[in-house]
Formats: sequence, C-alpha cells, structure tokens
Amino acid sequence: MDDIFPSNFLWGGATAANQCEGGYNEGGRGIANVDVIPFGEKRFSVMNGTMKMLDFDNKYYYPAKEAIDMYHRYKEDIALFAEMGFKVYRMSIAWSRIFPKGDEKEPNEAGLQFYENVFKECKKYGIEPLVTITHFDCPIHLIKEYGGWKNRKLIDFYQRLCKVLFTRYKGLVNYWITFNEINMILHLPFLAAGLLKEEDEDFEKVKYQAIHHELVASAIATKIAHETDKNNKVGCMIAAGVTYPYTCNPKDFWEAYKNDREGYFFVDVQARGYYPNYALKEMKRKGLMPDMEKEDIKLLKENTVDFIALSYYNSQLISSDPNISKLTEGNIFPTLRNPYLQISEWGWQIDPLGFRITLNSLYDRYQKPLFVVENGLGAKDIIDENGNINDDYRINYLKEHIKAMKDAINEDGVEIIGYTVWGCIDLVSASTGEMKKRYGFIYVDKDNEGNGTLKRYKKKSFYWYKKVIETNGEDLE
Ligand code: BGP
Repeated sequence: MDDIFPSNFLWGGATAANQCEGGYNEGGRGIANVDVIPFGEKRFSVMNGTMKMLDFDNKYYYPAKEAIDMYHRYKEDIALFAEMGFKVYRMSIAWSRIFPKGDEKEPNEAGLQFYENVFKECKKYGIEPLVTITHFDCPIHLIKEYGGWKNRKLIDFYQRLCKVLFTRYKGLVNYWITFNEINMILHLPFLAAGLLKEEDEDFEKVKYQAIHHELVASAIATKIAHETDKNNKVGCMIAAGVTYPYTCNPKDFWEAYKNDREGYFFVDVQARGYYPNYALKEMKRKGLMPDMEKEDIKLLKENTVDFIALSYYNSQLISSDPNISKLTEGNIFPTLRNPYLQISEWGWQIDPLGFRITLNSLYDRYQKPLFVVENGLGAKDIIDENGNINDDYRINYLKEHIKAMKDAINEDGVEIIGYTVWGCIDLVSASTGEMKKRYGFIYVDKDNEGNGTLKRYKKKSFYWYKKVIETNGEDLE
C-alpha cells in the first residue's frame, strides 16, 4: 500500500506571532517593526522600507497590536486545534517578548514563560510545536540603534536569542525554522529585515549585506540547535511557487529560470553550504558583493539545514517581452495573469499542479526532506444567522493541493515531513493588514477596523480537516 501518506506525517496548521498574538505591550514585551506597520494605503511603503515609521502615529490603525488576542486566548485556540487532531502547530516567537530591545544580556522571564506555557499546552494534546524563530519580527530598538539586519551585530543578538530558546525549550520543541520566507527581504525589506531606504546608501547593496548576515545567523542557529539537543531539526524556509515561461521562446524560459533561482539562491546557501557561482558572479557584476568574514564560509559549510520548509500559494508567470504586462497579485510579488488558471478573490492564481511541480523542483535540487509550512486560501467568509460558515471554496482549494502533495509523495517519491495550513485560525493578513482576508478553519469575529467580539466559530472546513487528519489524508471528500 503506497497510495497513502506516511504514518508519521505531521498534519497541522500555521500562524505567526505578529498576526495573531496581540498583547503588544504586555508581559514586558518591546515594540517591533511588525507592530508599526499600519493598515491602509501606507502599509506597502512602510513594509518596503521607503516610508519610515518607527513609532505609532495615532493617525493610523495598527492591526498587530491586538491581532486576534491569542496572547490571552491560546488555551482555547490550542484546544480547537487539538479537536481537529493537529499533530503539529507551527507558530513563531516574538523576538521582543524575549529580548524587548534586542540587545540586552538577559532575557525577559515573562516572555519565556509565556511560550513555555504555550508549548506545554500543545504537548498536553500531543501536538508537536514547530517554531519559527523570526517570522518578520525585529525589535524596533535594533532598527533605530543598529539599522536592522544590515548591521553585523544583529548576528550576535540573534545568536543570543537562539541560545536562550534552545536551552529553555529543550525537550519541548524539536522543530525549528530560522527565518520565515527568507527571500521576502528582496521585496519587503523593512518587514523582513528592519531595513530602511536611506538617501546615501545603495539599497540593493544593503539588502545583500543583510542577506549575508541572516544566512550566517541561520547557520549559527543550526549549529547551536544541534549542539544543544541532537534531536533538534532545523529548517530554512522560502516563499516558493514555480515560474512558468509565457511562451516557448527560450528567452521567456530563461526569465522563468532566473526568477525561480532568485528564491533558490537562499536555499542553495542554507542547504548546500556555500554561495553558488551564479550568485557570486551576479553580485560581483552588480557591485552587490557583501562583506564576508573568513569564519562565515566555514560556518555556512558546516551547518546546513536538516529540512527545507516552504510556503506555496500560487505559481508565477513571466515574459521577456515588456509589452506583455497584464499582472495579477500573488504572494509577495505580482505576476503575469495565466489564462489557464483561476484566481482567488485577492487575485492569487490557484494552481495545485504548480504545487506538485514546486515540490519536485525543490526535492530534485536538494534531496532533503521538505516541510510544507504554509498553504491555504485567503477568502471572504460569510457567517449566517445560525453562526455557520460554509467555506466550500476553501475545502476545494485545500483538497486539490493535498491531492497534488499526495501525488508528489506517492508518484514522484518526494520526501515530505508534514503540512501546516496557513492561518488555521483567522488572523491579520501580512500583505494587506485586513481581517476579512481569512484563511482559517476557525472564524474570528473581528473586522478590518478592529471591531468585533473576538469570538471563535468553527467553519465547515473545520470538520472537513478533522476528517482529513483522522484518515491520514485518505478521505478528502
Ligand atoms: C506569507 C507569510 C505569512 C502569511 C501568508 C499569506 O507570505 O509568511 O505571514 O501572511 O503569506 O499572506 P497574506 O496574509 O498576505 O494573505
């Protein structure tokens, strides 16, 4: 019988601290970049580092401040995850809960205790925590004082954070991801790395310097994780999604190839342990070569990741012809509109076969186990007068993607550790700051402006996913 998922396959859901936790000023927590990203039209310019916002401005609404208040409701929420039968729960640490400013010598005990309670709550139900060490957070003090990840000192502060986490949670957590969607830094550098576009700097060069620091920090984290507990498994993570050429013109294929390599570049370093030639050539050619220290090369070489985590929402389409320019939205980057695919309400192209192709490409390239840590459909849900939400569109999306993943495993032999559905409980959208872009199996009563009771309701997909997990992916109907 090989037409099934492996018996130890980790089914579950995923969230990130800044999009669900709230409690931004409680338990000694410091302010972070993710807190000062407002809802509304300025959001994008703040995230890409072109508009400086390092404090709250009462002209704006900041959705991360309260988010869905999981800080106070985590017990109720984890109980709901357990009811669905989750084997794994992917979540992230808010760095500024552990080190409020980021550069302190000693951690904040209240923050450490909070996550200990969360992990213990998971363990109570046999749920394995999968912890993203940084899901876009950077303490604001590290940005104001050091300029974010462009400063090499960030490696030391991150290392201190990792040491504390691995030691304190030894035995409670074994799966770690060093940076969420590390390739996001190229597109939204303030969100991903606390970088601001300054007049007197070449922003591209700054990005590559910050990337180098993150790559070295990730290798150091991997080293410490392995030294602290041999059962620790550490993963890198990219926002993935295969790029198709618009036509069979080799020039289009070449554009598609390069576009995919933009994301692979990070994994090439983290999984193989060295900068690939094409990247070195390009960085030299464009004057983007980062400063590297001798020890960095050794650290990268000796501390490659155990698994490759990815998010997948949509495929991409590219052309070499500048006149072909009809774009649609996608995770992180807009892409050409593919006439063979349907789109979500937010314009993201729905492509389950693209998921299978993406999984194959990553596995072919690295031959390391994959972990699908984000996949899902952002959609508007309507709650009827009886409190029911019939989200068949979400069930269909997930069903088709799970089938594609099953094919990748059974037909193609791709090794996959698990699958965590993004936003398993409704949370704040990273790109738009909206609440109405919902991904969850659990509905949260809150609107885009922050009104609502925060009450949780189970959607139709809640019962569907419960059955999927119960039957280990056999019953998808
Ligand atoms: C990824 C992020 C998540 C999440 C997801 C969905 O890029 O890692 O944090 O938000 O995309 O995107 P959005 O919230 O913009 O719909």
